[in-house]
Amino acid sequence: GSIQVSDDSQFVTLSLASGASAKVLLYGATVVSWKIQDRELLWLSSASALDGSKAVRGGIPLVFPVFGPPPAGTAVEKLAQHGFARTSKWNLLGRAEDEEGSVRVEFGLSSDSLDEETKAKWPYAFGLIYSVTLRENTLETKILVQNPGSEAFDFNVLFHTYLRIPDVSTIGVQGLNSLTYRDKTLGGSEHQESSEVIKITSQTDRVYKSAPDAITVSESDKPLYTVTKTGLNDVVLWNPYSDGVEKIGDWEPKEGYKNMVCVEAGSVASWQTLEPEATWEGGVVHKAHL
Ligand code: TA6
Repeated sequence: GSIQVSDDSQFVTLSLASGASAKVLLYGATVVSWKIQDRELLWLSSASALDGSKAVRGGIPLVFPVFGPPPAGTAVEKLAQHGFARTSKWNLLGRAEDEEGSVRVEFGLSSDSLDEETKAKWPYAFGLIYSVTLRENTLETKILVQNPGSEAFDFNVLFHTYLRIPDVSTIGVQGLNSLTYRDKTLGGSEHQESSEVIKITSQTDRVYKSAPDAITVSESDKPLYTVTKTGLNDVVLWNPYSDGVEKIGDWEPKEGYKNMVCVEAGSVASWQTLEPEATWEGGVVHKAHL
C-alpha cells in the first residue's frame, strides 16, 4: 500500500495494490473518494467546493460537536449546522501500513489548532484524532475524542457518508426495522419503522435511535454496502430527493440524488458527555460487496 500527499499538500491519497484507493482533503479531513478497481463508491457533487471555502458536498463530511442546527440555549448555539469539524483545517498526524496490507492515515484537530473565531464560539479544550483505514473492500473511519481540559463538554458526532448507488429506485435499506425514528421531513415527529427493507421514493430525512450496528444497502435485492458502526448509537438516513436538491446550491447535477443515499452512523439523538481527562471513541466500517 502507499500514502501520498499532493503537491499542494491539500490531499492525502491512500492506495493498495489490490486496486482500492481513497482520497482525503485535509480541509475537514473529508474523505472525497473511495474507489475499488476504479469504481467510485462515494457520491460527490460536481459543484462541491474543494478549496476550503465551505464544507464538501459529498464524500464523508465529519459532524462534530453538534448534529443539525445548533439548539438555542446550549453551549453549541453559536456554531454552524453540523459543527466546525468539516470546515476546519486538520493536521496530518501520521501514516501506517500494517501487516495485512492495509494503509491508515491519522488526522488531528484540537482546541489549539482551531481558528480563534470558532474557539470563541465553543471554548472547550478538546482533541480529535481521526483515522481512515483502507483495506481491500472496506473503508474504516474512526474518531477519538479527548478532553484534556478541566471542564466536561457535551457533543454529537457523526460520519455523514454519501454512498454512491446506481439508482435510488432499485435500492433497499435493511436493519432499521421496528426502530423509533425522528422524521425531519415531518417536523421531527417520532415514528416507528415497520419496513424490513426501506425503499426511498421521496425526500427522506430520519434519525433512527439506538440502531443495530450493521445496516445493509441492497441494490436489486443484492447487498451492495454494509455500514457497521462501533461505539455509535444512531443511524441517519437521508436523501433530499428531487424537491430537496433544488434548495441545495452546491448540489450538481440535480439528478444526482438518484445516485446516492446517505447512511450516517453517529451519536446524535442525545448528547455524549465527556468528563475531564476522559476519551471517547466511535467508528464505522464501510464495506462494498462488489
Ligand atoms: O444528515 C441529514 C441532514 O441533517 C439533513 O437534514 C440535511 O441538512 C443534510 O444533513 C445536509 O446538511 P448540510 O449542512 O451539509 O447541507
